[in-house]
Amino acid sequence: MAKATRDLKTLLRLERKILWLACWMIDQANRREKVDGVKIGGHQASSASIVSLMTALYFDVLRPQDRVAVKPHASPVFHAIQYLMGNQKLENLQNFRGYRGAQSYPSRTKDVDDVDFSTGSVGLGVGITPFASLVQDYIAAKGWSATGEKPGRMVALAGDAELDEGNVYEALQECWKHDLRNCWWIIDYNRQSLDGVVREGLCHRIETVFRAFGWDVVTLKYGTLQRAAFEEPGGEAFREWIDACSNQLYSALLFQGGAAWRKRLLDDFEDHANASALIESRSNDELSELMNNLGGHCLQTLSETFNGIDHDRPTVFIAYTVKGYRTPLAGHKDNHSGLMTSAQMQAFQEQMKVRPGHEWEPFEGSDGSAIEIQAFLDSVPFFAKGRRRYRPERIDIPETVAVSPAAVREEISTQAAFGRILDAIGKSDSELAARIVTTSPDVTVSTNLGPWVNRRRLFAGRELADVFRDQRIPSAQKWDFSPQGQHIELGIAEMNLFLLLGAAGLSHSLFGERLLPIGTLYDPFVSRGLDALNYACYQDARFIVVGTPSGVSLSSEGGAHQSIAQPLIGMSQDGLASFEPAFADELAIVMAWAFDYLQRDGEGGPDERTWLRDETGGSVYLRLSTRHIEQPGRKPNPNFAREVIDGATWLKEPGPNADLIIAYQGTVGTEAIAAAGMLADRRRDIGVLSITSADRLNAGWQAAQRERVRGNLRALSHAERLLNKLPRHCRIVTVIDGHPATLSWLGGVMGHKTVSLGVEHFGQTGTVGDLYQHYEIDAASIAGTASSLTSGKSE
Ligand SMILES: Cc1ncc(C[n+]2csc(CCOP(=O)(O)OP(=O)(O)O)c2C)c(N)n1
Ligand SMILES: [Mg+2]
Repeated sequence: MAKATRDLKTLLRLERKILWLACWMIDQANRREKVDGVKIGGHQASSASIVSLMTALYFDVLRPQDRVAVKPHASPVFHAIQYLMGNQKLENLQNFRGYRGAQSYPSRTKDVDDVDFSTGSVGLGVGITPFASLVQDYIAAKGWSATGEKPGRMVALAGDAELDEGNVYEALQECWKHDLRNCWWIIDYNRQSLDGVVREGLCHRIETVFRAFGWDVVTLKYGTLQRAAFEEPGGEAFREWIDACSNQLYSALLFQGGAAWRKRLLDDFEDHANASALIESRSNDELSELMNNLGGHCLQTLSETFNGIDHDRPTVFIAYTVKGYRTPLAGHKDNHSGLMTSAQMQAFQEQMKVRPGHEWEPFEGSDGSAIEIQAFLDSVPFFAKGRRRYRPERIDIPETVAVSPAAVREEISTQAAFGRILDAIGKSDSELAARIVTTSPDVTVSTNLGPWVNRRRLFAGRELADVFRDQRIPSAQKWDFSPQGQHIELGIAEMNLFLLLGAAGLSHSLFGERLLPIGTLYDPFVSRGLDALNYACYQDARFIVVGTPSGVSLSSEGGAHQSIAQPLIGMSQDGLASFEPAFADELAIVMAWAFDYLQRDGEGGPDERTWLRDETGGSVYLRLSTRHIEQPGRKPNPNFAREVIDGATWLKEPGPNADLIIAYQGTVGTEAIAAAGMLADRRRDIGVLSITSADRLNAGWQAAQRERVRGNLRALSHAERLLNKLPRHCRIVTVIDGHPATLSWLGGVMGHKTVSLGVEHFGQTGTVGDLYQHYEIDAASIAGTASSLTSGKSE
């Protein structure tokens, strides 16, 4: 039974105000002087299309625990709503799309007005909502509930063209497996995208797909005016005409308006007296109003429908809308980036009853009393609790996490060491162990999460026994599912992995319960989920992602699986600190640090030792290897742990007259060390630099340079401190199982001539020895390069 709308009249007034403010905001942004000649842009038609939906939702339907991903181009609508609620400043609206103004697309991190999920890359805002719902279920299953609230609905307001993005369907399939609940996708079905009008009949495809995955489908096609007209004599024919009308024609007629509607409808109803009378009985304006009265613009239909949903099944709403609704842009196929002209804007302003000079006033042009509208706003449930961001306590990291899981001279890979470190945590009853949630896209076992999962089990809303175990069939994996489980097993889609890491990595802020999410995948397939990774980082989600195996060191696992670009991705991805340790002791130190780094949210400036912005925290990427290598004995170094985190430590400190150092990152360290050994009799002072994080080493160097430019001449980065004692004639050879550019910048730090070895081509299968030789990153190649450099042959 549908619940009544709180106050339809006031909702209609607000709808008008929001439409006006959104269009005005975009108009004004585009009237600012274009200092650089680049367009400012903004989407009046996309905004107009969704104003009614957002009015109904924000002012009548949503509750504080609900979370919303707003389609990117509805940003002005969102900001206008927050402005009316006093949560967004006028100056930010006046500076829409400007420096530090309201953002072009809603942003959790850059906007001030309580954005739940950032959007911008179409499809990803839609895709994250079911994963957020899954995270909400996970937290509830553990009996945690910082907020004490009922589960919220995770809502995506999607443009219809967003459904072209594959990640949307990947999310649908995945979340079906996890018994998705409390998720609404509301499609702004204006049948237009950026370039044009969408294919006929798309809604039927959409419906079929959603039903196949167990979703309820609610179609909001007609508004109350249209439904009333269907009841009139001739109404049935009128309805059939609407249903048969092509998207292109409907759009074109919407653009042309009442007279065009009349002509076309009367032509088509030539032999139908009742239907003709239905049209004749309306003025052009009334006819236009009737044809615009689609379900997605009828506040009464919207409110009743949304408020009438009394279950938690996932539901998709196909809301028919008009792109450019109530503006002169309505329906035109080129309206995506279209802006109203000055003359159109003026006419629109008159129509909205907004007096010149009063354009930004919240209640200008409303026919109701400002006091009444304000009283309504003050009682809107969604905003009743103010800003909905949480900051739970941090979780302590036991010191034992940083202890190496391997013995000196033991042969072990970083991937196996990772498995051991997690297993040791899993064995404990620490808070850290309870808050870790792991996930993997079908590579749980092959990335060494198996021991952890055996201890901590798989997560599911319901208990599900491991049949193989019940049948006493031997297997190393104990795969039973329960609400207490701490591993979320995903299908192969890497986009889903990063969307889940994004959602789980925001759990502290969205739901008030801190999770420490760890996702593992094969390193090359980071590229498969790259936009979702970038999206998670953009929202400041906090997680650890482990790429393993990596590089050509994966040997016979196949040339197609070799990753080359990933170290550069790790370096360049904002919000992600990347490490590629060679040895188990370094990895343990990095992981202990990472669990803490994930939880930081300071706002201070950079650390004066490293010039890294460590106080703000971030996510962490670990690039690991399956190659088992002998663990080194270390000379005592009280700063070892600190240097590993800062990005590099001397494995062998160079002597005062060194004419060569070999710097490596990752498992090829064995080759660097062996090469140094080969050269040792000829070059006594040779140094070996173990780089654990080219990313942090580089970032600190960049920041220190900037600091010196600002006048702080004492600023010195870790990279500079490491290299500034080397004689000027010293040469650097760098080596990595990845793109050589990752380390080639080291030569620029103090001006030492540098040759960088690495992998630029891929695809050849073989043993590690074969491949290192093939790509010239083996010990002999490194030594050969070094000899040619320092004997002057290459100069
Ligand atoms: C991943 C990605 N590709 C391309 C774009 C550029 N783009 C922005 S909006 C849009 C079309 C959107 O159409 P629709 O979702 O139907 O939204 P509408 O404006 O019609 O409401 C495109 C292609 C983008 N933002 N993200
Ligand atoms: Mg569209």
